[in-house]
Amino acid sequence: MNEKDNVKQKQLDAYRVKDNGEALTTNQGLRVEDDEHSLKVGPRGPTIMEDFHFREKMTHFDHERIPERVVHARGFGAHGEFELYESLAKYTKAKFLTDTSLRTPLFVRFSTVAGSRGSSDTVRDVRGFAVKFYTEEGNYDLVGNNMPVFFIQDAVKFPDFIHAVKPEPPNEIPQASSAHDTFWDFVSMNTETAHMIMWVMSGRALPRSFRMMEGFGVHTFRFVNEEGKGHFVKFHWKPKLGVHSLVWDETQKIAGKDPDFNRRDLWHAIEHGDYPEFELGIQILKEEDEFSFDFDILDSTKLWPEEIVPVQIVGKMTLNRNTDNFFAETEQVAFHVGNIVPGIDFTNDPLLQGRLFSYTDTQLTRLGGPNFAEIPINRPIAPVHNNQRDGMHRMTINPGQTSYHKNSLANNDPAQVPANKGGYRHYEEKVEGRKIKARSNSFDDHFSQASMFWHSMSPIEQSQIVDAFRFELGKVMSKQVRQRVVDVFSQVAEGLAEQIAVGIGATPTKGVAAAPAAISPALSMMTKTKTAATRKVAVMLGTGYRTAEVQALLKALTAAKVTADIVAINLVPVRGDDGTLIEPQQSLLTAASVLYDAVYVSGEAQGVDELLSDIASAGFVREAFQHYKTIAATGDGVRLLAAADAVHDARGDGAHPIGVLLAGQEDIGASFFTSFIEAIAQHRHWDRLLQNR
Ligand code: HDD
Repeated sequence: MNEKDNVKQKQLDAYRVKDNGEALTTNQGLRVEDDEHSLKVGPRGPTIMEDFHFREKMTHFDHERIPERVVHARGFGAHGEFELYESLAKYTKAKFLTDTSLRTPLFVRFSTVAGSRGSSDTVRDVRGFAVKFYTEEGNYDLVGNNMPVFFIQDAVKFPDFIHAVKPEPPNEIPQASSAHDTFWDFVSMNTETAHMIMWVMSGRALPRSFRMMEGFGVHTFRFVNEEGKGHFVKFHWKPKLGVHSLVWDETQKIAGKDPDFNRRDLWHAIEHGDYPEFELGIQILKEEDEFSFDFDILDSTKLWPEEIVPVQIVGKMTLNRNTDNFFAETEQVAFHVGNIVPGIDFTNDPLLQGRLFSYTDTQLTRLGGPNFAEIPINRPIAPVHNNQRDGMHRMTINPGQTSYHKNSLANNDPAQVPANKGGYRHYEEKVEGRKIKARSNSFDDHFSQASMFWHSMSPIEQSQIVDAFRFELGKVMSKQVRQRVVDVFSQVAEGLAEQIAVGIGATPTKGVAAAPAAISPALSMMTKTKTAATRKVAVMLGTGYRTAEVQALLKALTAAKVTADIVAINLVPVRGDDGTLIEPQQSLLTAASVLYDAVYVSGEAQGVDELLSDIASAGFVREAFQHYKTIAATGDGVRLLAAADAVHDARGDGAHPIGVLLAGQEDIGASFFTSFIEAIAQHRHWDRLLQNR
């Protein structure tokens, strides 16, 4: 990174205070002699109010929490940079999208929506995908989600929708879950939610990693070029590692075993130098094509099928630095869909228009006043000069007599900037009409794209969607709500509604399903990139393991950028066949199968007996099998797989189940390791699901 690229980092560095052999002081800089005892009358006596050090320390502590975000309260951030592959000057004059020599610093925050700040990472939910670009022309925020559509069409319904999905008012239950009556009541009464619900019932709502999910700006935005010509644009983020999901049963277990699963994954990837990469894609539409679709491009419950409007890949975001301090950076970052730069503008999407109000408004409570843009993580790298003054926590000291425009006393400083010199000018869209509380008829079709989503899924994804509906509605107490949901989704696909109905004791509704808009293969996760890179393997072994095998395995895994934990019966170093000691990272007590992508059992008689002596070992392998993961065993390791019921397939024809690899003594070598790594790259062996049905 050259000096120019480092501007944001340098700005943040100016605020970093590292304790390095420094004296402990009060906030007034007074050195503190004793931080262990409060000031008392004698060692057992009452504490004295005079103890200013005690009072200051306690007062600060008492006020260390700020209100959590009203939505997206739980999140995790990282720093990175954006590089542009080719100039987009044809469409936009935004400098960071036209100058390929720039490396634009940025900050990303991924989040869940419904849960509180301390809730688990792996709940079924939409993930927020918010990016703040610190451009030379000011901050540009792309505040998106990992799904390309939204629940509602008009922002005025956002409070209602959020009230319905959040825990119910009488008892604040359930935490971070949509599986309850008010949410599904809302869905059944507001059918514009149908398309988004299909996404939320799919694996997209259970990401394996923040690094393995797509991002979408959702709304139709506008690009404006130097000549003032506009184009409609939709934004996409495409992860280099592909798009992959967890299994529902697994997500629930991870929620207990490691509620920080997704944030830990991101933190570790960046610490290890496996920098997550996402390519920026754009879909472009000419203004004259605004009405050439069977949906309204201003309707946020609709996507533009990639097969009809291709996604052009134009640049790349790399996340390469973890935060120094979660609170100062991730908690205090304030995104706003209205933070925009010349060359990018809004459309009349009624959801977007309402968001333009909400994001600044919410920070006033959350960050305590109007000066939150001065917090280091929010400061632009572009200079800030205006006549705003005062307010809670004002940091800037503005000298001078004037704080108004126009003025003569300071020569009209700061001065307005003409559009041709970089001053922001709103797109001069012609609008006319009557003031009216209504929605366009072109927003009325709530089902064709929901149907397209369903029909674009693989059979495995369809079966997961059905199971998700059955789980969620199975938690709904009101039978009337359950039935209404079945009635609504029978308008998406009859087969879908029938299958849901069977699972929840409702009556299937017949003959009203919408025709799918089209089929869009891009919607299926099965069509995405597959790689073993950055996956995590549990290598189970016991005393007498073959040192040469394990060393060669670890070397092959490292070469494929796969990480491995040695899992043994306890944390005592384990002796191999040549006497080499290996130190386990986890024991059967501390490790959980759900935290790994694959399992390798290194088999030698004594070692396998040792593992089998703890009943947890078979459970570990069985769970990996049930979650469709790659499992390999060498030599005697097959006995552990047998104990876990992982070696016989459902057909009973003697063939190994899909994704289970076995090697006798003589087969252990480079090609076995290669097959193992190729199997890990498949992510999961979903066909096992169909095999077992
Ligand atoms: Fe929102 C936060 C994404 C509709 C009102 N929203 C928030 C965040 C993301 C999104 C990623 C978290 C930002 C962070 O990490 O700090 N929101 C979306 C998307 C939407 C959307 C993709 C639809 C396309 N949001 C939406 C509407 C409204 C809001 C319609 C209200 C009119 N959103 C908010 C908010 C939040 C927020 C209340 C809470 C915390 C914050 O803004 O900073 O203003």
